[in-house]
Amino acid sequence: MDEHSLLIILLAGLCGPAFCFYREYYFVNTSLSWCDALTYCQNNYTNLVSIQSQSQSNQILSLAQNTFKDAAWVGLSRTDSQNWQWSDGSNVTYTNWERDLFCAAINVDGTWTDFTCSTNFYFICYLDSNNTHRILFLVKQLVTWYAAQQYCRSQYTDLVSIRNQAENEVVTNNVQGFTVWIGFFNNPWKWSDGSNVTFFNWNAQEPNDVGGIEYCVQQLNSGNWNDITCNMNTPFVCCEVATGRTNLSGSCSFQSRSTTWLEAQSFCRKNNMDLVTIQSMSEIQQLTNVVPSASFFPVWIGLYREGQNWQWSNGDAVTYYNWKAVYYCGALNFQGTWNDINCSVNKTFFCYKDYPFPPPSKVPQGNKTLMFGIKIEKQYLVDLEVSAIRTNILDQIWSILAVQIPMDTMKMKWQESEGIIFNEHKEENVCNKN
Ligand code: MAN
Ligand code: CA
Repeated sequence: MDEHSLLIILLAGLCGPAFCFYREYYFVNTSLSWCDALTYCQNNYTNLVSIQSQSQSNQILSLAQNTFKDAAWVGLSRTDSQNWQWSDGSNVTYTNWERDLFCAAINVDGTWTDFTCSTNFYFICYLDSNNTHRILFLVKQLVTWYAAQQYCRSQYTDLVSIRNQAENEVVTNNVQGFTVWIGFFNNPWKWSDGSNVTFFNWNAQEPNDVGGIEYCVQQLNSGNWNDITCNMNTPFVCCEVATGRTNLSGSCSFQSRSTTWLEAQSFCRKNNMDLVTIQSMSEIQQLTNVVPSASFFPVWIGLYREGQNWQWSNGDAVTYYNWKAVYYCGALNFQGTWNDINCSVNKTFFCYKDYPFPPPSKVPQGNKTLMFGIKIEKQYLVDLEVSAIRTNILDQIWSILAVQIPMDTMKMKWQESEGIIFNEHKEENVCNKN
């Protein structure tokens, strides 16, 4: 095999309480299927690469030095639940898909295709009169998935869900020659206070994830929502986290100071509140009343995006799919974006290997960055959001490193990707199924 390895410029590692590893990346210039590539990496190195940031992605690509002109496998695969995951068990937090934020539509032949949710299609609503018999309605208005959801909920019960092949046939018989939205969507949205996200009030063509970095949400003067980068500075509204709330005005307070979304969240939390959660059109109006003047908009609300979660709009269990193309594995395009591709196609690929901590001879000289990851087992479950705990972990890593390397010219800090430092670790992939 023809392999290029990245010398120590990019180091990541796993430091346990008493041990550290560093991570080295490799480009394997031989084309294999995704599963064979995974086996190859696991036998010769540690795993296919997982990518947590844009800068890491750039460094991995620089390894291949224009060797490939299309795409090379990385450790991404799609599970039965339709969600993407890394083969080494790390969560997908950073993403760079060519297309993102998918919602599902059904085609005339009954197969499903996922599209960007801001695409305009006709849609199918259902009315559930006695919880057993559903009446379907094809609505011939060209709208985004979120607008279709809102319409179905206001006029009928919800967007249609499909629980088995028989229902898929019934829905197919109602599409009248069009590709139409159904209620299946990837819902990565979360409320800061942990409430379920079932209601949306997006502005036209939102959420559009401009530049692939819009992870937080603002309410505009119109009452509509826009996804936007979390580093924007705007005013915000904190509310008491109480169940059974009926009116926002009693329990919410407007903060005119412009801050980032995370600063706004920690301000609210320090005051025993959280960023505002909005569950209905009436609460949209109530929030507008809490803000003293139109000139303060846009304001942060507690909505943000994290991970992925394919689900039915009406909450039905996911029991059946009929995707047209099942592109189950993820590849890194040479331009840096990601692509979903049939796992059996042969592609070159990137592996990584974790080594015991580098001997001083391998430690980079000059102005270089070493990236470490730490893996914390359940027995060390502590609130990693607390900055004193993070500082304490850094201190511990520092003292482990200081034994091996002269640390006098070095600085250490946490690397955040959209405010996230720690991920949960799980393992399962398309190759070890059945
Ligand atoms: C700007 C940003 C985006 C928004 C568009 C709407 O680019 O605020 O978040 O979607 O404007 O045109
Ligand atoms: Ca936007």
